[in-house]
Amino acid sequence: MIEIEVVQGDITKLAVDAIVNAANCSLLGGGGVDGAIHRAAGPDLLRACIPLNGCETGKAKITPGFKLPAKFVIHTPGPVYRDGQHGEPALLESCYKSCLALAEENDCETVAFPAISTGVYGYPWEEATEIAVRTVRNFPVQKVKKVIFCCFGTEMERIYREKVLGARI
Ligand code: AR6
Repeated sequence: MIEIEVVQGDITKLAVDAIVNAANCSLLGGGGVDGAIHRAAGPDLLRACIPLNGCETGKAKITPGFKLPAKFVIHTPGPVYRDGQHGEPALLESCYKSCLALAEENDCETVAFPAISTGVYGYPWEEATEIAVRTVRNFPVQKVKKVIFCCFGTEMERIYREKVLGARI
C-alpha cells in the first residue's frame, strides 16, 4: 500500500522525485503555488512549458524541476469550483490520477501534491481533501511508494490529517 505523509509548508522546498503544480490550462505560470514553483525553479521552467501547448483541466504534463530540489514538476490544471454540479469532483479526481500516472511513467518513487484547486479556484477544502486522499489511496501504484500532501497553513494540515487518519479506520 502507498505510504501517505502530511506536511505543512512550502512545496518548492521538498526534495522529492516530483512535485505537483496546481497550474492553469495555459501552463504559462500564475499566482499561488504555480507562481512559487516558477520562481523557485527559475526561467527554464517557463521555457520548458511553452512548447507543451497548454493542458486540459484534469490532465497533466511533466517537466524537469530545474533549480528546484525536486527532479520533476507535474503540472495539472484543476477545476474551477462553481457549485459542485459541473463535473468538478470527477475533474479533481482526474488531476490526481493523471499526475500519479505520469509519476509512474517517469519512475518516480516520491510525489508531493499541493491541495489542487483549493486556492484561487475555490474548491471547498473538506471536499477537495476527501477526493485527494481517496484517489491516492485507490490508485494502483507500482513505482510510487510515497505521496506527501503538502499543506499551506495549519487549518489545511488539520483537515488532511483528519482525512488521512479517518481513511485508515
Ligand atoms: N506550497 C504549497 N502549497 C501552496 C503554496 C506553496 N508554496 N502556495 C500556495 N499553496 P492555488 P488553485 C496552496 O491558488 O486553487 C494559479 O494562479 C494554497 O494555499 O495556488 O488550483 C494558477 O496559475 C492552496 O491550498 O491553486 C491557476 O490560475 C493550494 O496551494 C490557479 O492559481 C492551491 O491554491 C489555480 O488555482
